[in-house]
Amino acid sequence: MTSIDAMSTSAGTGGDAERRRAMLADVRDGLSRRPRELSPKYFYDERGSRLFEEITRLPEYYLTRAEREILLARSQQIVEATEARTLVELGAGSAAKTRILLAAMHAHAGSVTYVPIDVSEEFLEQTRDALEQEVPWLRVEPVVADINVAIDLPPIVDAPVLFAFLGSTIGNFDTPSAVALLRRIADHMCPSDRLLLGTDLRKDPRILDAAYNDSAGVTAEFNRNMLRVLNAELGADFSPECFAHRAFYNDAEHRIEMYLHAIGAQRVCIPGLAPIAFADGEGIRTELSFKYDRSAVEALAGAARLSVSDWFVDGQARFALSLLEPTP
Ligand code: AVJ
Repeated sequence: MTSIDAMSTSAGTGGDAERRRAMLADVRDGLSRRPRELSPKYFYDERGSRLFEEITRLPEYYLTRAEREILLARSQQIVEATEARTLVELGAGSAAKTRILLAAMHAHAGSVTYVPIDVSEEFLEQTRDALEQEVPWLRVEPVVADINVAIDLPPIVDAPVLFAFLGSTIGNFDTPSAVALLRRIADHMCPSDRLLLGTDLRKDPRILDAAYNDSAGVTAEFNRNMLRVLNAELGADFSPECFAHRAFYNDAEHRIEMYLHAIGAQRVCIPGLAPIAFADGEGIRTELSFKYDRSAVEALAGAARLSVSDWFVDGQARFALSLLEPTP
């Protein structure tokens, strides 16, 4: 079955015109704030996803490698502790990391169900095709959904479920939004289900700064790609080369902040909105990437009625995977 007709569709994904309208309203709101803001979800068109994949291979960007190291070392233990037979992955990203978990589940339980959740139908279709070719023991049930809005799951056939939210994507959410998202997940969890949460850890700001200011300039290109996405999707007329990348660690807030700064005063038109005047040097905040320690994760989890049952870090304590259970 390669058609996407059978995919479950959850709230938040309407037609193209509706998606465009929602994006325009969101962009209008964001750009009228101070500082001006655009959501990091607009990084990821095809080129943006490719640039992010490139970021994960940069020497400075340790996050992906550190998380993979933990998965390789701990998947068997995680699977034994959870007895999971279904993996529900939110924002199904790099299949490479997921495969480590799926293989461990297979070794322990035989047949395994994988429910990748993503906003992109095309991405899910590719994921399913690739996995069905390679992994005959796997049953794949993709769900098209914006996890920011709602998470509708197909009926779970093989309990218990391991939910996974990897890559420190949670770091893009401020605390109230992160708690709301974790609650939406917790609402789906039975007592024996678990959530595996990936979080980047607080560390020497020089290491953090370098991870978001790579010497090859890939992160800068990834950042500017958002303007190309707005041009393509909304017919905006941003000149990406007229915006400079800036990222720094905000120590007090424990987060990386990423901006695009206007090089020279400029005026940008987005059809349907009043023209936007940027002063020289004026910034648009494109991403927050929060960094955690164990007590910060415990606090987030607790606010979502979850508790940390296991905490795994890589050899250099750069990244953590925590296993969360519903608080009885
Ligand atoms: C995909 C959100 C985890 O915050 O590190 C990488 C995105 N931004 N370089 C992160 C990102 C700049 C990444 N996340």
